[in-house]
Amino acid sequence: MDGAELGFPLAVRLAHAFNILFLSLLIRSGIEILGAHPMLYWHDDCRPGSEWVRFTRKRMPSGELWTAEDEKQPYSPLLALPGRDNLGIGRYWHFAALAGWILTGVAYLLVLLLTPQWQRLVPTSLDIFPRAVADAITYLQLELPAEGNPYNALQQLAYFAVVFILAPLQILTGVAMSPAIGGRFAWYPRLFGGRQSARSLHFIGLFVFIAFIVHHTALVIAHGLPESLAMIVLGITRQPTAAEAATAAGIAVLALGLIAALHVWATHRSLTEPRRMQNLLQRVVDPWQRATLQRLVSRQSYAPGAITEVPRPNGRAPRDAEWQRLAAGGFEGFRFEIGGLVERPQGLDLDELRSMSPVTQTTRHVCIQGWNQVATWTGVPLAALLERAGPLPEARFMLFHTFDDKWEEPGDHGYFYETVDLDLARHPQSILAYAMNGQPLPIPFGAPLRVRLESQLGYKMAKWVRSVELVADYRDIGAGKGGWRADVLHYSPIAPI
Ligand SMILES: Nc1nc2c(c(=O)[nH]1)N[C@H]1C(S)=C(S)[C@@H](COP(=O)(O)O)O[C@H]1N2
Ligand SMILES: [Mo]
Repeated sequence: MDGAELGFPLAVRLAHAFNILFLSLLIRSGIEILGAHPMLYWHDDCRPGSEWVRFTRKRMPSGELWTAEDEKQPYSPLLALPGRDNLGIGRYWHFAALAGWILTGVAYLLVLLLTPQWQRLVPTSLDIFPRAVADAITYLQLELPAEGNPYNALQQLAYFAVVFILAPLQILTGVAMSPAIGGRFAWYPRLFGGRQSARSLHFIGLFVFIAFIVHHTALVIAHGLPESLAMIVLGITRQPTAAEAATAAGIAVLALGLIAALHVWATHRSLTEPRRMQNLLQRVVDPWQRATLQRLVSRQSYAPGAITEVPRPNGRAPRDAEWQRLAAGGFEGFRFEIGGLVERPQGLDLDELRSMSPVTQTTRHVCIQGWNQVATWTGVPLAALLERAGPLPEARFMLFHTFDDKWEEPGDHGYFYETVDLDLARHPQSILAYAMNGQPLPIPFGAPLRVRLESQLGYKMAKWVRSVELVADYRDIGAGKGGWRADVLHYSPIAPI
């Protein structure tokens, strides 16, 4: 090869170490997220039974009512971060590690592109392909190809593909799962064949990463562990002395030990003190989501043909006595109240709500677990309700109280509630819906009233709504995290991805 010896400069070695750290966190938290809906689909209606692969033995009972929550598969903490069905904390780890991984990747690419180091990954002549084939044949004969500068042709192609194809694809397919992106740019997930195809590709990418790591580690060992460690730890490309090999091995064991210790700490702390972990990770993750995705305004309009035939409900209908009585009477006499920090408190029955200018929207519902579905919703814009009641200047959130006593949940965490900040409430597709697919809201989907926020994950959209209260802050409500699922399951108060 022409030019100077590329070797293994410090920046490349450091990037490699940080990559091991963040990628391992991403993979384990990614497995946690998969367990929240351990089925993958190639099409967007997620019809139960139509998945192409499942990572659970669970089967839903036919005939009985089940909800998407029942489909979750807890994985072992040895595999998943943190394991045991902790989607909220798993997602926080995933997004926190993502930030570190992207910073590492950007730093690595800068070093590559601003120095001759780009030549280590980017092939400069087409003869890379025949050379790679020759290398592959050599490997298949269980021999080692000649060293390259610094990689042989097959290594170079593999690393190029990981850095310039696999890693970007993971980011692009990950973004395609965001309801805020899909709501604002409906064309974007379609680039991948739809949101579920993007999700399938994302998890295939995860398994390709695992396969690459296993294979890469095996080949590093085959190439001679002491020499390989001397290169990637100390940057020594000649035959290392015994002392150098020992130093390299020592540093490698120390670094891998630190990473393993961090995994153990992260897993253990997440399982035993999830609230503290939530508070910690939230500081890393929420601000940049708030500054970017959370600002996107949904403009969805799916064709009627896209409506999902068998929609999944999440959460079981309330056992609250008042709701049961109202439901038995077709919600006759129900009044939806708007109170709290408003100038004109309101009490509106369903006919009064129906007489306000309605909005109808055919949109995609995205559950945090991973599935999605399309339905048509009709209701009153939250903005119109706000205008009617007149928020006081200090009002910052709409706090939706529901009839949902969460009887199905172990432990007493009080009634389901959600807060929606006034910016999001004023988006045109933020509505209080009383109809689904042209019919009065069915019981499993939130009768008599439910919230729709089309740039957010499903858990923000309270069903079985009783009333709304305008508040200045949510820190003194429930456990203070902004909603029932944020309080109990450690989800985020904002849900744009
Ligand atoms: N009151 C109440 N509202 C709720 C829930 C709940 O458990 N209780 N689940 C949320 C979650 S996690 C989702 S995904 C959606 C499900 O909406 P769907 O039943 O229309 O599919 O409702 C949201 N609203
Ligand atoms: Mo959900």
